[in-house]
Amino acid sequence: MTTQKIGVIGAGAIGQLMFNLLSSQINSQADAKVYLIARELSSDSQTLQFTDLAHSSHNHTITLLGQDSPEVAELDLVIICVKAYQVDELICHFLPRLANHCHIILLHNGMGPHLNVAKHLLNYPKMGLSLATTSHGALKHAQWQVTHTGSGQTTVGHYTGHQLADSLKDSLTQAIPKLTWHADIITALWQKLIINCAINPLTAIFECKNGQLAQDSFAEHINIIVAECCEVAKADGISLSLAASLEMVYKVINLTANNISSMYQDILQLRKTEIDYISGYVVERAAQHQIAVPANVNNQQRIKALEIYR
Ligand code: KPL
Repeated sequence: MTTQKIGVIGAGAIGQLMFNLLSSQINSQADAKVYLIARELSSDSQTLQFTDLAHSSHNHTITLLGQDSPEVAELDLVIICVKAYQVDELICHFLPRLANHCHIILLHNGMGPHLNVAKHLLNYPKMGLSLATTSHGALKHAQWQVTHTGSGQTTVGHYTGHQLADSLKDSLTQAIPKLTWHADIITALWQKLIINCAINPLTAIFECKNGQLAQDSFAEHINIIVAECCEVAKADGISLSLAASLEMVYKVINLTANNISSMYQDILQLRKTEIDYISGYVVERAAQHQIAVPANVNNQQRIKALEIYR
């Protein structure tokens, strides 16, 4: 049996969560191996501390691969877990270093980077690209200390090029709780995008937890944002009803009531946000279709202003 080699690229909270879930399942199998690939250029030994949903802590020492490690050329699958705005530069670095049959999964908030990655892949005809979204919660306390804070769902689906091998699909399904395969991943990503367009900017602008958006004072604002998103999605060939989308947004607001959204966290920690790939993606697609989306434009501008002045 051939050994499956999987690399998780990105050592943020979600990257380390995915690596821990996969390695606890996969590295116990003789026929598979999973690696964590971080920004460092050379390989390095590192002890990771992972706290699971049952609050048990596990320490394991691994060899972290650097971005130029020779092992990168042997990977069958890479799962890219970096911020949306980092994807393009990272892909340009990795594509010439990966095996010519390697499959790529992009896992980040927002939409947009897949369009450029698909263009790059035209030069790599044996590769394939899948896209994913997850609602698992993870918190990074220190560089190598991550807690799995909330059980969520992960959706993955094929986008372009060669299909992911069934054996690798099986490994992911076994290792990542509540992972489902979606034949129409772009619709699934739009559904998540609408949730992020409604929740993320508002929590950062009004400095509140997700749950506060359930207050009546936000209802009209949320309605307009979601209606604009549905109109643009429709022009892009994705049919999502306003009522069902609003229902989904309020479900997530209630399920994550105590969360500080990723965008509000980015603003609080003086980091760049993913606004250009959340509201910004809707604004960009709207411009293509000549649709006015003033609420999403306003959210993008207000978050940009917060990024600059904090
Ligand atoms: O994905 C999220 C985020 O914070 O980025 C939500 C769903 C809004 C949960 O906080």
